[in-house]
Amino acid sequence: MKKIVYVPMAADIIHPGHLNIIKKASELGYVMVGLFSDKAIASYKRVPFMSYEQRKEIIESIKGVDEVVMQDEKDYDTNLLKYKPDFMIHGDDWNNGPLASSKQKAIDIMQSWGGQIIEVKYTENISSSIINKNIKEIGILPQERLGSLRNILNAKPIIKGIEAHNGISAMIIENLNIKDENGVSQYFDFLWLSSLTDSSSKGKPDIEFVDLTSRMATVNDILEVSTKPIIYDGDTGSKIPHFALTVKRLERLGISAVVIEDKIGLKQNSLCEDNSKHTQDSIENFCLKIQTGKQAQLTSDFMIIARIESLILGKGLDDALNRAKAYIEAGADGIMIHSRQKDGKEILEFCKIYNSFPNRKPLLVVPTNYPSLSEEDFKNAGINIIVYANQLLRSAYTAMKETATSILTHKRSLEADKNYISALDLIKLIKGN
Ligand code: SPV
Ligand code: MG
Repeated sequence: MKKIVYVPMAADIIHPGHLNIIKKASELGYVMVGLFSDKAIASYKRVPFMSYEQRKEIIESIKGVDEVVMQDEKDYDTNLLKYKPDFMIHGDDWNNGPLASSKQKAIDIMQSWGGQIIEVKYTENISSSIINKNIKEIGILPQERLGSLRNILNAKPIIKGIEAHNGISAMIIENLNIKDENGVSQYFDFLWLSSLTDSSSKGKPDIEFVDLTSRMATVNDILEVSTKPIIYDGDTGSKIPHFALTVKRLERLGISAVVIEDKIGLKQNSLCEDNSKHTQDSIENFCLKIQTGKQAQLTSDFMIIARIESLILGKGLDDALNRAKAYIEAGADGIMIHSRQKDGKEILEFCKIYNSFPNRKPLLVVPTNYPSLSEEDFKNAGINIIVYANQLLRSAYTAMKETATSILTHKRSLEADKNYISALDLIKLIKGN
């Protein structure tokens, strides 16, 4: 009987490195590829471009592969114990980073039946990370970007995004990827097109005064420098027929989702202390708006997320939950629950009951006013989408004011120079300079 050779791989972007490993494996016996599920990949690096099924189809047709099995976790334990392979082959790229802890466990397990681990030198100058960087430089087409939010949501229990209000803020986020203490990549999954930061960066109030044409100019600047999915803050969605047109416009541009809030008349920002100017929409009218938006959609991927203002307006938990039920029944693809409270307790209360809804949809929160809750807290509460809605513009404001003050104080810029990027680095940052 042929010896079993277990070959774990993500195989999102196939390159000669993969072929090299498979060739080595086939010289040793029966090649069983342990193909990482989307969930397994997303647990330590970016969500794959291709779905599991697509990757499986490709790997199965590569010469030398005898079988493809799913590896549903980052660690190899489950499959190694199940198939008890004689060999396991891995590229030497697992010595550092997020796979290093999984490697040690694999060694211990394989040793328990005398299995052997073989490390193959990773083909230099080629890796999915390098190809990914090149793809980012080429850019992304609208349809691909549009669908990418749903793909990410399917692969991860919780995702996070941050606001971008112009090209350069989006550029910072596009390229930011750090490793946490476990070597797991940390990055923002999507961009939030905040009405507050788009209006504020233009010196305008957040009352739906900055019109759709102007908002789209910001969107276009961001689309040109990023490949991440975008969730658009659609304010109240305006009048129902207007909302239908907005949905089509957003979809054409490749926006993945719109959030509309259940307010009517003059909209004020929800974080304002004075509630007297906000009016909540009726459930019936807002449901009709959601339904009309859903009917206007051109693709099945686009998402309409219904934002509930009951807690902001002091209407209580029951009202918020009733609305969540009604909005989901009207076709909402997700719910945003908003709160101004400093401890986030009412949000967590909402989650407890919301999570028991049989037709529960992804839940989004904007924790501006309860920043002490961590992403782990939100994950435990069942929240699926976190939006850091205004932190970039707020920090830019503080930094700009400090710099201007320093220049006035010292009557020169030398003292402020240590606080910002050099002019040359700024120039180098933007392609085409
Ligand atoms: C925004 O970012 O514009 C929002 C979130 O709508 S909030 O400002 O908290 O209302
Ligand atoms: Mg807003």
